[in-house]
Amino acid sequence: MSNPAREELTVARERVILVACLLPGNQANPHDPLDELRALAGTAGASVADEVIQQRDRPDPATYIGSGKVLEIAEQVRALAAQAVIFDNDLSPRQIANIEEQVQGKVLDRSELILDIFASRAQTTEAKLQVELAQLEYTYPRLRAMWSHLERIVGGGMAGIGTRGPGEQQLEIDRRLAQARTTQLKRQIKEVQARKAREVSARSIDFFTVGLVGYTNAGKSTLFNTLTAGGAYADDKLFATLSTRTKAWSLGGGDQVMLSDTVGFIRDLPHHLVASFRATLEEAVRCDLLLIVLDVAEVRCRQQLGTVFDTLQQIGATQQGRLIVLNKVDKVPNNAEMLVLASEFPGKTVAVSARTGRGIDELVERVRQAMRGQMRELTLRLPLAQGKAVHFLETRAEVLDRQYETDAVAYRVRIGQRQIQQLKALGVRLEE
Ligand SMILES: Nc1nc2c(ncn2[C@@H]2O[C@H](COP(=O)(O)OP(=O)(O)O)[C@@H](O)[C@H]2O)c(=O)[nH]1
Ligand SMILES: [Mg+2]
Repeated sequence: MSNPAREELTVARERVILVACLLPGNQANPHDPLDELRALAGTAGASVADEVIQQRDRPDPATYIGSGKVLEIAEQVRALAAQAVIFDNDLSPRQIANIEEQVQGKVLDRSELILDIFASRAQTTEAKLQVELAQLEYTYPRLRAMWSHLERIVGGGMAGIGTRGPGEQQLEIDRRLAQARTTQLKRQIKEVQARKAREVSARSIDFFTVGLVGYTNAGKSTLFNTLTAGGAYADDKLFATLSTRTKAWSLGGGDQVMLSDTVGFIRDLPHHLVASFRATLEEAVRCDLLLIVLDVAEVRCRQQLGTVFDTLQQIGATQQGRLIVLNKVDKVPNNAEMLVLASEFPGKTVAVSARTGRGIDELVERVRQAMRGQMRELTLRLPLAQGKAVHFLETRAEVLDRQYETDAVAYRVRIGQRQIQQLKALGVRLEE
């Protein structure tokens, strides 16, 4: 670690050491306390060089984990040439500064890592604003170079103040800059939200789109890779509205959909991150079908499903179809919870193992059915002037017959219920 300055808290492509300090009554997985942080670090793009787990009765005020443990970690950092240390706990700015001094490198806490992920995933204006607001409230006060960063954004009348020097005066300036930016952000968020209420979603209509949602560590990325192995990444521009990792998923028989790995739900999400999480998730779930991935080996899986449902409801993701993917069946072959879920959501659950491939064929078949929807035959004439609708029909419906006329095309198609709604949204009038 060469540069210990906390100027930028991003861990993409860095070698990191993970640390969990377990206090009495902690919520961690007893068999693998770092399971979630490991998956979060992976999502952020980091590679894990080592993992440290410690038990304590209470946090050490100066370093959280105690000075002996800090020395141990500092040695590991040097031995493994790690670039950052990430804590599963939330630390105070003072604790971070103390540990960084010993370690001679960058130290992040759990909230900072989560914000780093949201920042890299946020695409829409609202998501970006929400993430910045959360960073302003949580991360920026912890950056040594906070004032120069804020000055760049707020600019205008405040330019130049940051050079006046350190100490009390600087703190006061930082506070004023942060307040100015916070006010600005809150106003912008209000404006965007008001606009959004009227705005029709402009997402791609060329493909049937499927989104993976679920808690971190449920196996979304593993499933994404299993399903799309060999598929091409989707053109960023075409799928700008889907924002996250999107790849072509071939269902066989010429059927192809676009699959997106979305930002994951997080256990015990700190309350100051809720708004930015929602905004980032909201943009990611504008798809035709949601696959809710559950880790059936996880004791909290039932409760997690409830949270996923509630959150989707709250962000208005209620229009699309849903399938509950019961993942990791290889770990728990006879799980009672699975049977309960299957009977509670008849026809809506599929048991799979993203690792062994078990159940994947059935999942593919269910997605194909969802894509076709309640298919029906339809006869219609489209004026050639309605280029968008013609294109939509050619790519999203099964064309059974096509007769060219002077300025129109007469079609007979097999088309799903949802696609009919989309055709209407494109201004096509259908006699029914
Ligand atoms: N045994 C088993 N482990 C799995 C399965 N799917 C994923 N995992 C493991 O669960 C952990 C988290 O998976 P990941 O795909 O990163 O989860 P994500 O956070 O939802 O993207 C990884 O260690 C995976 O290898 C599965 O079907 N069976
Ligand atoms: Mg993932």
